Amino acid sequence: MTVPRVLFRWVASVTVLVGFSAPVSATMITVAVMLALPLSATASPITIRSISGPDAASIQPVVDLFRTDVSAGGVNNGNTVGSLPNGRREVNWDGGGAAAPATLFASPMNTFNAGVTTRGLVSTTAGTGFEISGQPSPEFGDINATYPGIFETFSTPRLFSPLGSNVMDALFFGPGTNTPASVFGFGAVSTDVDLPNTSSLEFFNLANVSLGTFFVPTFNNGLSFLGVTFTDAIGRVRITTGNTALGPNDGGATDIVALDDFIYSEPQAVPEPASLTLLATGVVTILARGRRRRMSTYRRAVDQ
Ligand SMILES: [Ca+2]
Ligand SMILES: [Ca+2]
Ligand SMILES: [Ca+2]
Repeated sequence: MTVPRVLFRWVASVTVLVGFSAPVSATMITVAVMLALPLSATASPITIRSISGPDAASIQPVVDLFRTDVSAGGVNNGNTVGSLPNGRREVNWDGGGAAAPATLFASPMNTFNAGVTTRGLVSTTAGTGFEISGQPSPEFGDINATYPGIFETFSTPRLFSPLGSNVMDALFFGPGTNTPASVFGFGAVSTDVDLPNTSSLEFFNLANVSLGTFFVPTFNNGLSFLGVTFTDAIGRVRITTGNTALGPNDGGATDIVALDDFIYSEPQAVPEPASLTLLATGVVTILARGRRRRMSTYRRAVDQ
């Protein structure tokens, strides 16, 4: 059952208020969580971590709370191949450091489930692909010279974005394998979120049914974090960044947003019936296409 979106908008507005109170107390976060619980008798219990601020330090405490939420007592499992019983995976896009060139990727992008970065993440977009920012003009200055002035990094120095679209999907696999997998929580850092109720994470269960859309809190020229956990298995997360693909200037009715760190629970293999559902929704087809498109240049380290 899909939870009415209008209610999630209301919850999101509450959590935005939480977001401006740095450091955020656990009590205030709990208030947001409790407000979310009664939305539907059939909805999964959920935990929302939401905050925004001018810099990394201002959102760090809430990001760390979410890391604990999704780790189930474990740690960052890095590039370990295969699903571990607990822990989490992260992608910070920072491989190569400040000297790394801006790097383009086709969709589906399976860089973070292959090579030396096996973390169970495959990204897709209906746009033209993806870019991890870098030299000669960091923070997407190669696309628009004003962007380094509006974007901020949570993990320095590189950011991530779909190209030709402001919408992308995160799909999950047993790390380093072709086995469709699920997570129970996913969060992402966004930068320069200007318009409320615009940038969002939408979570889908293994039957490809939406569990709701959650909006990212705003902070002009700053950082925003939103992470949500469920008891349901999550097969896909749709990420919407602002309302316009990278290209034009940010401002007015045009909200340009880029992404930084992804943090998610350890991907766990999906049981056979649900795996067939994922196959029907194209996940496995996407994986096969990704293997064909993979190029040696994509195998360079793009994260650390
Ligand atoms: Ca980064
Ligand atoms: Ca802005
Ligand atoms: Ca913006």
